[in-house]
Order: sequence, then C-alpha cells, then structure tokens
Amino acid sequence: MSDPADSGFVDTLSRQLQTQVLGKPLHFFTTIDSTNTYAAQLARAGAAEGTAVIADSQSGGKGRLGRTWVSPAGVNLYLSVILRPPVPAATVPQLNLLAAVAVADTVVQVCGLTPAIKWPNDVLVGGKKVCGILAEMQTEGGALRSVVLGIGVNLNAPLSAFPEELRDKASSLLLSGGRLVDRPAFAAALLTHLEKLYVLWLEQGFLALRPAWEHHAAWLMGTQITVAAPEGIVAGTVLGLDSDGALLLQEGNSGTSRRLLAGDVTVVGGYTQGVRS
Ligand code: BT5
Repeated sequence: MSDPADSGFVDTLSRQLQTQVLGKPLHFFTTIDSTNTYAAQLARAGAAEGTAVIADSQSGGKGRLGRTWVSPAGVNLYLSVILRPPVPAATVPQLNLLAAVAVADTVVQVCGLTPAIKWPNDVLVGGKKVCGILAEMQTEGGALRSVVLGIGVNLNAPLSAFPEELRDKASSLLLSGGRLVDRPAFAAALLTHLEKLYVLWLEQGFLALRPAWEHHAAWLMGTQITVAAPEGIVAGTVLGLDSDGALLLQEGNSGTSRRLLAGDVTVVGGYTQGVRS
C-alpha cells in the first residue's frame, strides 16, 4: 500500500506522466527498505507490467552483489519498475544498458548536462557516478516471469549526503550542474524515455539501441580497462559492445578477444582518460 503522507510527489508526477504503461500504477513511500524488494513482492503477487514503486528514501537501498545504495531523503530518485518482457532470461542484462541510455537521455533533456554511461550499469557526470541501475529477475522453471528494473539517480544530493569514502566517486546532478532538479519532472521524463526504448527493444532487440548506447558511452574504443568479472580480473582494450550488449575486449598481450557479460570496470589511469565529462 502506498504511503499517503507525502502524495505531493506522486500527484505532480502523475499529472506530468505521458506514458502508456510505465508508471501505472505508481506506489509511493516516504521511506521503504528497498523499492526493488517491494516491487519484487508486487511482481510475485501478479502486479501488471508498468507498475512502479518510488520512495523518498530507502533504509536498505541495494546495489549489485549485496552492495549498498546510499539513499538519503528528499533529494534523489529511487524508482523500480516491473516489466514482463516475453524474452529469454539471458537477454535481461540488456535492460541495464537500456535503462542507462534512458537516464542519460533524461539528464541531457532535463539538465542540459553531458552524461557518460559506464558499462554495464552506471551513469557518470564529470567522471563521477550519479546513477546506478539494478535489474533483478524472477524466473519459474527457467522461464522469465518478471523483471524489476531499479534506478537510483542522485538529483539534488549535497556532498554531505554521501559518506566520506564516496565523495570523490559520487556526485549529484545539482553538484555537477549547479541547478536544482525538479524531481517529479525528472521522474516523468525518465519514464517516458524508458518506455520509448523498451518498446524499441521489444520490437527490434538490442541492436536498435546500440547506437544510442555508444553515443553516451564513457570510453571510446581503444581505452585500457580492467574488469572484475565473475570469471576473474580481465585487463584489455575496449573493442566495443557486441550485438547483445556484451563488452568486447582485446585481452592483454595475447591479442585474443573476450566477451564479458557482467563485471566492474576500472579505467586504467583513472576516469579522465578516454572518458567524456
Ligand atoms: C548499483 O550497484 O549501482 C545499483 C544501484 C541501484 C539503486 C536503485 S535505487 C532504486 C532501486 N532500489 C534499490 O534498492 N536499488 C535500486 P553497484 O554497481 O553495485 O554500485 C554500488 C556502489 O556504488 C556502492 O558500493 C558504492 O561504492 C556506490 N554508491 C552507493 N550509493 C551511491 C550513490 N547514492 N551514488 C553514487 N554511488 C553510490
């Protein structure tokens, strides 16, 4: 059940929402452990595609691999959307890339800033992380039942909202752009971009999104990176994105090319090399 105490955000957002499916219905909480966890419960209970959960703050915001997403109140966006795409589970990681493009498009449109997507699930501004994405799926007997697409965007967080150890790695759109971001307007625009890209992806697959992803990509071909992947640390030169969204690397001295489906990327020499700001 939504928390009626702070319906201003939802009322404003609902008035501005121009989507057919995404964000309908919308559940809003002043505080919740994790919008992804709640959306997954709704999905298991049969909630329709498009159902969205937004919170003003999260007490247990989740990143990947059990990490924490810092989620202070009143300043940012914490959004989870339930999707039910009729696709094989193996294609679900592409939704991270899709969401990153949607966030980047929204940042350009609403803030006039130049974002950069860091594969697979971060959006940076000025080399610092302003957005993280967490796609979690539910399967039954190997078949995909639903995906919860969670998106956290630092909109108006001051530096003091981040713990010390994040202050040189994280930023908000306010800190980077110098202007307060209208939170419901950003959320409405993001849902519009998400829906447009989701429909394109359903109809034409990831290849139709790849040019937009490449347009916003943080590193150019040839950038030296290391990736902490599930299969181990891989170092190499970026060759680009494969047709399914996998990262293509030319590995070390061996010259062999590698396909990576998941991992944490570090740019050799820091974010200023080969990174658009
Ligand atoms: C992510 O994980 O970046 C996915 C974050 C997804 C958050 C959304 S909010 C709505 C929905 N509900 C949830 O519970 N989650 C989703 P990962 O790539 O593992 O990055 C996590 C790391 O980012 C942390 O270990 C920190 O280093 C850093 N971090 C944590 N909070 C941050 C923040 N607010 N801004 C920037 N960096 C942050």
